Amino acid sequence: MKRIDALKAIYASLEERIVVTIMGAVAAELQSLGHRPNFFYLQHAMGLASSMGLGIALSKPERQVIVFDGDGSILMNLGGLTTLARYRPRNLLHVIFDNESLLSVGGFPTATSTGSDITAMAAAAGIPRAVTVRTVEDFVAAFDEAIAAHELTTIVAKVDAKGPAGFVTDLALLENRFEFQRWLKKAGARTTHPAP
Ligand SMILES: Cc1ncc(C[n+]2csc(CCOP(=O)(O)OP(=O)(O)O)c2C)c(N)n1
Repeated sequence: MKRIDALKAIYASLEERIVVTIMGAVAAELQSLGHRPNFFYLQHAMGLASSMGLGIALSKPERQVIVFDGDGSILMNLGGLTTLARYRPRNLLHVIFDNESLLSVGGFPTATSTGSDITAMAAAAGIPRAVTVRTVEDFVAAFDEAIAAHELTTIVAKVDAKGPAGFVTDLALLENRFEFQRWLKKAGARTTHPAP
């Protein structure tokens, strides 16, 4: 599966949801499909997209939060899985695109290329729903099921170690930060995914 195809397949459903991504290839690919003010691309702070997503999910329980992470990034913040599991926000969907590589900095292999299983680690950390998918069809099904289940979910999507030619876009970090903050403030009043 190509990550861009997985992103394309669920892009339409991101419209009213809060989206946080890691930097590099994932951010560039999502932006290539069309930037929205509810998308935040966490630059530099490698590993912390899921932690940022956790904070937002806890402070906006009425909104679905989606984090697009990478294997290299989550491997730098495995303790974050235990914190996610401890707080268990029902409105957080954690997607980890596992290309077994640090693609954005040259493609060095990560530990998932030698057998480390992030889905098993997420489940062992206490994440209530954790699945691995290998096709776009399975990814879309897992994505929709996670949102319908309204339960903290980790989806590990095994993808090819391929991405865009360049990872730098013309959207500056500060511009994205202020735009996203304004959107979050406005979004506070709306309720599209009420807690049960
Ligand atoms: C603390 C820190 N270390 C290293 C980097 C450099 N860096 C930026 S992206 C990246 C690779 C991310 O790998 P992964 O999460 O697997 O995503 P991929 O690039 O494969 O899509 C690295 C090492 C950084 N930004 N911050």
